[in-house]
Amino acid sequence: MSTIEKLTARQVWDSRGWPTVEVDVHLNSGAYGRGIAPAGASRGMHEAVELRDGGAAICGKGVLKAVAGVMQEIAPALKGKSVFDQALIDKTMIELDGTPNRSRLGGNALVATSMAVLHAAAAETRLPLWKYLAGENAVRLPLPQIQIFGGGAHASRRIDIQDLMVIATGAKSFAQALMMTGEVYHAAGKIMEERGHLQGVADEGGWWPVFDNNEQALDTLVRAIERAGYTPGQDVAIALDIAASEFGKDGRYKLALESVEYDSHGLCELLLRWIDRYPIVSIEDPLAEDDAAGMIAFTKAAGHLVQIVGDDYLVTNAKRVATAAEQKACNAVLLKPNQAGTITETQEALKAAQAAGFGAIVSARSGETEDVTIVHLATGWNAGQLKVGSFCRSERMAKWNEAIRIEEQALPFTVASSVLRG
Ligand code: 2PG
Ligand code: MG
Repeated sequence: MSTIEKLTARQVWDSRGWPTVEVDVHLNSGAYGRGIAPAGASRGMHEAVELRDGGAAICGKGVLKAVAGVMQEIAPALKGKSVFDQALIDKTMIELDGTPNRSRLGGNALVATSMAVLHAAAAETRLPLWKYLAGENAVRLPLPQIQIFGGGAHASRRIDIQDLMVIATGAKSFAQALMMTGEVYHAAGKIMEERGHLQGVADEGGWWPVFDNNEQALDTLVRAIERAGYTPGQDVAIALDIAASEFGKDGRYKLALESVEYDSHGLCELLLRWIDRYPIVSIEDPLAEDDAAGMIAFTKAAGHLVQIVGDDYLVTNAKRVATAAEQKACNAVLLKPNQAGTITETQEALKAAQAAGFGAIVSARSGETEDVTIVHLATGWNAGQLKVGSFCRSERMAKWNEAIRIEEQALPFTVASSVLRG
């Protein structure tokens, strides 16, 4: 029997210099697995809640209480359980927590433990994690969405749009997608430098967005694609995360950079104009998480043209995905394990998406670490797409580099035409 012998948890540090939870799961065989919780900045109101210490030290963001919860409560509850029964392990933790939003033990404690268990199970079988997850199923490397400019909550709201990303739609392999994206990333940096606007990078490694308005950011992205020698829309297309919940509420949207306010319909019209003018193939959270009517209206108008992704809107929740599918409120889901709280719930959200014919993008958070679990989830679950942030800073590059190693194992690559609409 491959059973859990011991859990060790500790406070480590994430890419923004804030504390986070790391968990090691040791099996009676000697095998072990590790998981590190990521952390979001633009969070959905319905996502699993992190447990933070409060108080004066490190701005109250310590996670020693979450670490103690793993050692004192989760460890005894999981000891002796089969490492292969991920569903039972996750259910045990959810029941132990006992709250609807994981606030007692903390979503950060649960997700780090859940990921560590998964890694330990793969280690026990001596398979790479992606292969352990895939089993007998044929899987493909995901198509990456990679950020070039970071904005919104990841850049002190310097511009309103949060993620200006590219998808190398013409790439034939993951390695080639990274090469093409790297060229666009550096071309964008060069353009900013020539304008005297190079001011470092935002939270996920995208260039700091020194722009006069949101459209200038889009224009510059197109220019960077061209400067790198690619045809916009053909070789390299644009994906946006509007993260509209960050600047919209109750159907009112305030674009701070342009000092304009839209209602839901007005914002839809603006995004439709952008779809018309720029080679956009994917838009995430176009309207706020409380604006179901807006999401439905936008999907009706643009769902046949672009991928419409629910992030804050769906919070990696299977029930929300099923409801959104019924209402036609989007056509793809962003999957973040720490939004759900456990691996099992994340996979349930993916299954709901697949049942609805939705696209699926496994995603990192803006606060990350060297943990590369999401790359294995995206591949082993055959999700189709992966979002990790930009093409700079090692917490991002660790994940892109892991995908290169997985691709070396002779896996086919998901081509854009098979997962993107329009
Ligand atoms: C998002 C993510 C990643 P955060 O909104 O999709 O870009 O941001 O982790 O801050 O929620
Ligand atoms: Mg998002």
